Amino acid sequence: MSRIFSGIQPTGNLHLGNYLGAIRNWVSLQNDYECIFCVVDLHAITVWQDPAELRANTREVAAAMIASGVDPKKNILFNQSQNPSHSELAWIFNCVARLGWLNRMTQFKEKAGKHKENASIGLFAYPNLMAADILAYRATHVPVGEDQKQHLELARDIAQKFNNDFGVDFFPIIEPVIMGEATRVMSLRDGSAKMSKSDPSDNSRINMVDDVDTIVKKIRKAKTDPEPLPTSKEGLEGRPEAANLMSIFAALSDCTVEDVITRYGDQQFSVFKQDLADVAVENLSPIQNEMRRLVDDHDYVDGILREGAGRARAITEPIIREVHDVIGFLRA
Ligand code: AQP
Repeated sequence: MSRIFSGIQPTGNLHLGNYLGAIRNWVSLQNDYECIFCVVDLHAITVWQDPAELRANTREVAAAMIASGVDPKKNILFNQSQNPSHSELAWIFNCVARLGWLNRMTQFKEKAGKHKENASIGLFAYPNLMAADILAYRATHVPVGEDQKQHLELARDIAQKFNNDFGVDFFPIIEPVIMGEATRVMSLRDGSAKMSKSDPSDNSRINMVDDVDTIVKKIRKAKTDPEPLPTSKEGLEGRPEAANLMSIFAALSDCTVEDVITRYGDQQFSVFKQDLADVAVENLSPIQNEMRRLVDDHDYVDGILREGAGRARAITEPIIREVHDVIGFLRA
């Protein structure tokens, strides 16, 4: 069975995009792959995190995964910092990857923005840690969205360079797992921007912890245009907000955008938004109820993460020992 590694950052404001674009897909992957799901707290600290919030957000992400149906017995579920192999291999990869390769990473430029000189070295070297996350397990498959493709290419380059430099065939060549039509959920305030944890406007996203009234209110307030809903897919051209809301409806109802167009074409947004809110609440409520129960049960969630980390270390420690031998580190 092929081994998959996938991660999510505990940076707060976990939202519908994280659920539809990542967590929900993981639930289906667990039947076909040996899955390692990680709350990537080492990635989170590439930008400042308040320690108490980091702890709470780590538990929230773990709770969201379990509540959504990720089975922590069948899969490995843990937080990254509890397995030191990630940091250790990332350092080795810092010495394998070339500065020029990282300089080409567009996400660093986007995230560092105008304040490049003030960004942490960690944010710059983030893709090396991502390569280590995958290769510490010699995982062969990674489910990636469009935005992570460049980082995955870099992980492949690092694996190849390590193998070439040392004349070994040690790290596998990672393959992306294409998840069918990817759901890219856009901001409720701007259909051309991704729904994101770091958007300063809370109305731009549906948070996994939002209550029913808040979900209904945010969908009612979501930006639209004055036209009725289109009657064909071509009619969505140039209407990013309509396209986004219809695609969210399709994802939540497990149907296609065409089906949504057939049902709502030519209708007003007010009717559609009411139904969208109902579908969102119907989908999210059971997960949210379970999440609320779990986040209060620190012992249970921490126990799952601890146990998962132990299983994760059992896989990576022998691999890291082999890496040491390949490099020439002396083992007493
Ligand atoms: N809007 C989205 N639509 C679909 N999928 C999304 N993901 C994130 N936003 C959307 C997916 O969620 C997973 C977690 O990614 P992450 O924790 O590394 O965060 P991110 O990709 O940087 O995006 P966020 O959650 O919005 O955070 P910020 O604001 O920091 O950029 C990934 O699989 C991602 O594709």
